[in-house]
Amino acid sequence: MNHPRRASLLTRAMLTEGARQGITSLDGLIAHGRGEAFDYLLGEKTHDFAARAIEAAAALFLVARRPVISVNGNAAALVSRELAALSKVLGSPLEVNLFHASREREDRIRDHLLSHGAAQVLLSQREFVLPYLESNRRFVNGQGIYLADVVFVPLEDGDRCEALIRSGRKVVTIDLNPLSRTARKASITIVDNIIRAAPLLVDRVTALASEPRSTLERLVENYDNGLALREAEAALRSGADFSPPGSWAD
Ligand code: PTJ
Repeated sequence: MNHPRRASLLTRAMLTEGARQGITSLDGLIAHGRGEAFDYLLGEKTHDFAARAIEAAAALFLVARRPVISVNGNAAALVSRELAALSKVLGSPLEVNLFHASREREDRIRDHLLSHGAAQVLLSQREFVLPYLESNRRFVNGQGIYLADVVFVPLEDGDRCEALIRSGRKVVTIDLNPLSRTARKASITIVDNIIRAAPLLVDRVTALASEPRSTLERLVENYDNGLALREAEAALRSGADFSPPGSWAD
């Protein structure tokens, strides 16, 4: 297929297939549509502000005591292989944590991650509850998010990001919308499409893994999330002004 919107169409196909397999929620398809609109305005590329956030996130994961990777139905459909690779290189668990509650979908996502190379996938447990949260996402795993100091929550809803921060954890997110509550509350916000950012994150973690702790800590300290968000918003606003090339009109 050499359609000018090829990458975008393939990504949609992964999500609709995810929905057919009972991995992605129907609401997840709508959430993706919102993300796509932002990506369109950002020129569908990884900007410098995102690359800097990826570098800082990789360093933060490597200095963390107990990082955990939270997976929802969209992330599972789009980047299971990359999340499994990240989990391996960091030696940290993947934990399925869903906004739209469903034990059946949790099981399917776990099986999907295992078939894409994951070694350990945790599920939520009713007896471990994250404070400051009403939604289903308050139920976490006692060996996972409950004990984590840093949580990676790609495509997050604002409430849980706030709850994680309020409970003293650091949060790394991927969110194409730099204005979202999650983007604004997170410790590190990667404003990029998860499809592009996830493999870059795996590469950076792998490359930085041999660096001394002092270098990694400096990378984290020197990173300015507020600046990255301002740059992302400026890129969006200038994107909104520009007239797309013909091929973009599809
Ligand atoms: O599987 P579940 O039940 O946990 O549900 C997952 C979704 C994503 C449906 C749920 O967490 C949700 O409703 O999220 P929100 O509040 O719609 O937020 C999703 C954010 O991710 C929005 O800001 C979107 O712009 C952004 N987004 C969507 N697709 C992508 C994205 N960011 C990066 N890459 C994408 N492909």
